[in-house]
Amino acid sequence: MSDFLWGAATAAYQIEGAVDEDGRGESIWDRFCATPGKVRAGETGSIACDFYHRYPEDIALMRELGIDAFRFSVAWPRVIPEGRGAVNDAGLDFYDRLVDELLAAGIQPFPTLYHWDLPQRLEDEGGWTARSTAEAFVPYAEAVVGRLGDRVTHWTTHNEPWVVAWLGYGWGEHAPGRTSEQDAVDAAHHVLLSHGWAADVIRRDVPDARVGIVLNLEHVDPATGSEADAAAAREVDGRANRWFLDPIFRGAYPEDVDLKPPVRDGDLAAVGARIDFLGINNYFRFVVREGPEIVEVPGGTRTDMGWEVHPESLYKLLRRVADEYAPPSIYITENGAAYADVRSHDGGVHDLERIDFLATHTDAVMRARDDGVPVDGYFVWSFLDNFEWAQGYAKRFGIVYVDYPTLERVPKDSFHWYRQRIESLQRV
Ligand code: GCO
Repeated sequence: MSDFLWGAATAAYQIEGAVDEDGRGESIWDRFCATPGKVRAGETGSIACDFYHRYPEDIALMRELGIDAFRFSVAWPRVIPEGRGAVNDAGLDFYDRLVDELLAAGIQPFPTLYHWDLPQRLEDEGGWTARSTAEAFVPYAEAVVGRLGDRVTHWTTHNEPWVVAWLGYGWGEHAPGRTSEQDAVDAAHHVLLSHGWAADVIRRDVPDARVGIVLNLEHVDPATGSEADAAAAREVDGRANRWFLDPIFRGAYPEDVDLKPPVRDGDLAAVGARIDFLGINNYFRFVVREGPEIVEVPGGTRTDMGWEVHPESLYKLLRRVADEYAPPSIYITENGAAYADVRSHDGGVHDLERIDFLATHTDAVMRARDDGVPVDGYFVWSFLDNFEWAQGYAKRFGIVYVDYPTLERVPKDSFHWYRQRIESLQRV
C-alpha cells in the first residue's frame, strides 16, 4: 500500500486571496464576482483563505495530517498577468516558495495549470471559444514548468474541461458567464487542445514528468429498466463523460453525440497523445430518465450541495473507466462533501457525516484497487473550507474549518479521522 498517495486538493482562486498582490492580473473570476447577481451574497475570492500568506501554517497542518501529496493550482494571471506576453517573476516566486515548503515537509506537490481563473484579457479576446487562448496556454505552461520542473514531476494540465465549457460558456453559472451551446462546445475543444499542446511542452522540459488531465466523471444509471431510460442515460453519459474520455484515450469524439467541435487537422492527434495518469473528480452519480432528465432518487442521503451520497457509483465508475479506456494510472483528484458545519461549544467541529462520506468513498476506491483498477492515489476535496464558486462561502467542503472573520483554521473531526486512516493504511 505504500505506493498509494493520500492527499488533499485545493484550487488557486478558491484559497489564495491576495488578488492585487505582486503584479497579479485580473481573472475572469474577479470580474464575475464583481458582477451583481452572479455569486451568492456578492462574495469574492479577494481574501478567501489568505493561503497566499498563510501557506506555511497550512503546510504545517498538512504535515500533521500526514498526507503524501498536495494538489493545488497555479493562477495564470499571477504568472502572465495579461494572459500572453510578459512573465511576472513575482507571481512565479510564490509557487516556487510553496513547492519548496511542501518538499521540506515531505509532501509531494501536484500542481494543476488551469483551475478556471483565465486572465480577463484573454476572455476579452474570445476566451476559450478562441483558438488563440489555447495557443496562449503553451507559453504559460512553459513559464511554470521552466520554474518548477526541477522539483515537480506530476503535472496536471486542466481541471474539469466539462465545467469550464458548460458552466462557464454554456449555462452561465460560472465565469465568464456566457450562455451559448456552441460557445461551450468550442471552449471544450480548445481546452482539450491546449492540454495536448501543453503536455508536449511538459514532457520536453521535464524529462521524468508524469503528465495528466483531470476530468469530472459520473457514473450514470437509468431511472428504470425501460429502453427509453437506457437511451437517455447513454445520451447523458455521452455529453458528460465520453465527450472527454474518447478524444483523450481514442483520439475521436463520440459519434452518437450531436455536437460540432471546431476540429482542425492534427487536433485530435494532439488531444489523444498518451497521458501518464487520469485524474478523476467525482462527487455524485446521475440517475436519468427519458427526456433526458436527471432525477432525484427519493430516500438517499444528500450533502449540503443536495448531491446524493452513493459510494458504490464511484466503484462502478472506476471499474468502467479502467475496462473501457485503460488509463495507465488513475488518481482520484477530488472527492468529498459539503455539510453545514458549525463550531461547537467545545471549540471543535464534529462533522460525522463527512467522516462517513470519506470512509465509504475511500473504501470504494480501495476495493476498486483490490479488483485491479490502477488507482494510485486519493485527494480529498478539500483541505480547507474555501470559496465555492457561485455559492461563495456558504458551502464548506474542508476537513479544516475556516473561521472567515478571523481566518483561524480549526481541524474538523474528519481531519483527525483522515489522519488515522492514512496512518493505518500506510502501515499495511
Ligand atoms: C471541481 C472543483 C472544485 C469544487 C468542488 C466542489 O474541480 O469541481 O474543483 O473547485 O469546489 O468540485 O463543488
